[in-house]
Amino acid sequence: MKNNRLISRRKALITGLASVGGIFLPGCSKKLPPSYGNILRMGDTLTYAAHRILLPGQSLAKEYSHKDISSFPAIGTTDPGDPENPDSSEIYRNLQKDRFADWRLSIEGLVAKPEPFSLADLKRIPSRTQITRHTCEEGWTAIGEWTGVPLSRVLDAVGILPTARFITFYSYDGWVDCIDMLDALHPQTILAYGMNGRDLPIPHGAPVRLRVETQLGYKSMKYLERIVVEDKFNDGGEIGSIQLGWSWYAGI
Ligand SMILES: Nc1nc2c(c(=O)[nH]1)N[C@H]1C(S)=C(S)[C@@H](COP(=O)(O)O)O[C@H]1N2
Ligand SMILES: [Mo]
Repeated sequence: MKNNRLISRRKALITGLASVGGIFLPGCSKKLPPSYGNILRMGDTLTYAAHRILLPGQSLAKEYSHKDISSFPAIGTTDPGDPENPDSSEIYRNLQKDRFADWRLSIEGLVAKPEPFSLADLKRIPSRTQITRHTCEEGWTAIGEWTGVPLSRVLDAVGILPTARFITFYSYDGWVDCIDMLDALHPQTILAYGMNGRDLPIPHGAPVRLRVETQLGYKSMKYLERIVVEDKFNDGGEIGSIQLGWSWYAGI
């Protein structure tokens, strides 16, 4: 009895959110990612809807000054080229030898001109530098300076098609993650190749990592390999972390 009520309430909530989406999230109403059948995970959808309704799309995360820069631990994979690492990649190991001269970031999917970018290509696009606070889901924070190219400029260069809604990122250590277009086009969402005024170090995701300042740290994927523009949320399937219970939206 109690359970039934819970389920029907949950259904009402989902329907309610979908219609909220219809009003406030143009184009997203039918595209809201699933809640993965777990009542606890409903919070992701709530956070997403609340952020999308309450925060103006392009509101900036706080930026700090040089004196605020802190020590910064490297977490998760710290070298995908290390053969001791179970997720190690031989391709990455070879790229490392040439200091990433042969690294290419492919951008595929719903784009007019699918095009691989070298590090030099990315550096030719006007960059952005930002000092921001990284918040890890494990409970620590750190402040660092990031330099890179706004993802919006790269997406402009390849020409995203009108049906594009989400962007999926693939890393050399096997990580997959996905963000929506509002976060993708956010001015502080950058493909970072510099940290604290130097080339991005390997433990922090060399040669290029994503910085998504509007979400928790695990969304800022390191060791980028491939970007795919899609019309729906991609949970990464079996290799994705979402089905293991990680939030698909981790807004902060
Ligand atoms: N490819 C990849 N990206 C990743 C991770 C990872 O292990 N592999 N860890 C994530 C987590 S949980 C955090 S907190 C940050 C850590 O970034 P840092 O090592 O620069 O501190 O990267 C995120 N991006
Ligand atoms: Mo994290």
